[in-house]
Amino acid sequence: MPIAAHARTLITIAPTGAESTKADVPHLPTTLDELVVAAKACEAAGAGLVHVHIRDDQHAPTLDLGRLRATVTALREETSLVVQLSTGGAVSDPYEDRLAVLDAEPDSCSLTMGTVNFGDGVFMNSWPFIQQLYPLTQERAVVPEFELFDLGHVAALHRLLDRFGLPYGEKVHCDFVLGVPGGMPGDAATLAAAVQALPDEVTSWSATGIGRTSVPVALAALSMGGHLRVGMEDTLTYAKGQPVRDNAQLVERVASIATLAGRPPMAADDVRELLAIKRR
Ligand code: KMH
Ligand code: ZN
Repeated sequence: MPIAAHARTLITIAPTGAESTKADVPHLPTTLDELVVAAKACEAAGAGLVHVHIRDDQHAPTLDLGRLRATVTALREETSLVVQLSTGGAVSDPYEDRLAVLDAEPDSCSLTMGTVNFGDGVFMNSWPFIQQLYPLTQERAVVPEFELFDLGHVAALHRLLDRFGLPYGEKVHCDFVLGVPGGMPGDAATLAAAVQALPDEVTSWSATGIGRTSVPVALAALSMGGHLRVGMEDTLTYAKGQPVRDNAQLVERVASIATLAGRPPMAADDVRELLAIKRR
């Protein structure tokens, strides 16, 4: 079903992720200071929302609640970005720790709509887990971003909204993640099919393409009125043989493509309105 194109483009930055190691990617923002520096640079380049995974002192992925709280506070103090915590974490994180992420009181959280093969691992999102996490987001007034890695996840979103109603704020925002080995491929035909299958309740959607599918997916999303996500969580190579300089470089690239497409980047305050983020 068609969704009205917004006049501006929400650019989400996913700066860190849980998969790359600091040893392999030394410029990955893994400390709180590095994350804040990256977030500020990305905001200046046009990002409006930051999708956050954090690391411990050894740079390993963690869902430590104290660190999550400190991260939310620091990002709120230093930027205007909408702060979205990942409830996906790393493939090894248990469900109970992923549910506890909401205790850090973010503006938004990711909520993946089904299990998916994820490279050599499995990213577990059982229906019982989704049925626990979603009502918790409603109770805590945290706006979920429904992550869709596969067409079956779109079907699960229909089922969830039918059963539990609208999220806090009554806006329904989805993010398609294409190109994960095991999920939907990162091409325009797949994205078009997935967009067509969205529930009528959806008010906005973005898309990200993993690895080399980043730019093709961004172009396809823009042409369909969608928003964009980029970042070193998803893409570490800027062009063939050229590593990504930093997260801001990825934001700058899609900000200029979006501007060329007539839909320049959306400021964080407008993102708050688009997603009906609670003022905290
Ligand atoms: N790290 C992946 C296993 C999310 O943030 O919600 C899950 C992920 C999705 O990145
Ligand atoms: Zn993530």
